[in-house]
Amino acid sequence: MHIRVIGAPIDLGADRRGVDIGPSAIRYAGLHDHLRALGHTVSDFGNIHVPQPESRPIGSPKLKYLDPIVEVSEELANVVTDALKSDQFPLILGGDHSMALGSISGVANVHKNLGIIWVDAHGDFNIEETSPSGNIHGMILAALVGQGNSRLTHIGGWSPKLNPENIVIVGARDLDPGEQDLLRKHRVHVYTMSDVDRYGMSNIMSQAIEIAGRQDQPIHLSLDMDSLDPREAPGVGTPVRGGLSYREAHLAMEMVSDSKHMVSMDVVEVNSILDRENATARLAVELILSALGKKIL
Ligand code: DIR
Ligand code: MN
Ligand code: MN
Ligand code: MN
Repeated sequence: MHIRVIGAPIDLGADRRGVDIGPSAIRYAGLHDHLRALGHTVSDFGNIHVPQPESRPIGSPKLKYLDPIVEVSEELANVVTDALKSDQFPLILGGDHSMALGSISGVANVHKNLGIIWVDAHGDFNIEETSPSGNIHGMILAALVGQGNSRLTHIGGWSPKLNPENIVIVGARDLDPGEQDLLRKHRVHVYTMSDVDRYGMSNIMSQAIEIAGRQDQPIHLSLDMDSLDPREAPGVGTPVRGGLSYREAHLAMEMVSDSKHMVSMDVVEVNSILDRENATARLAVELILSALGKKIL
């Protein structure tokens, strides 16, 4: 496969924490060499342009940095669409999870009926009215199904990008009350950590792939590193105890790889300021490799 690495160093979607260093940290952890060792060819677009939060007004406290986030999303969507049209596999490195608005909009331009596997401690299904923080990274999935502010829902001039019944969230353990109501109302499939504990990651991922990939649908995988337990991934913006183990996360990635449905992937929320010796970035590289076909035998 030809992999197109695209950096999205965005730290506008949450209160500034240091996730804009994520794309560098992941490259520094040896991403390209490891991907080539797996037999892929790799090219790197570099980073898309993202303004520094200090250089732009924050705007409404209920939708912080809406203007620059919309600008970045439009650009990222185009870059991702171009990669897919050139038969390249877009691997987008964040940045906070607001970058998935651009990446998934770009994939949805090419693949109608896209399925999503969203591995995250959070639901990212808030709208302005339910968000406790006004941080747009917590609103991205809702925007992609057409809920919330019309500038977020209409990246590229059209909406909705996703059918909520094609979305599966895995690893959830921190959902806001209004967000829970919205997830139920729109019939998003949510596998919580409690589900992972009860049924095991293997069963959960079989079901997730069946739902997101039904009728041969392509799947976009969005991996928020805060899905992992903070012991494994200390360098994330919003750590929540009780997350995925190292082995559960690898198994999830391997099963997505084996499904052969995946057409694009994001890895987000690597925070180098909070990390220990780039451990979270190195883990991100390992998980990318498992998702892109690494096998021991
Ligand atoms: C919270 C936190 N649900 C919010 N979301 C995070 O602000 O909307 N997502 N941290 O990764
Ligand atoms: Mn997230
Ligand atoms: Mn987030
Ligand atoms: Mn998260």
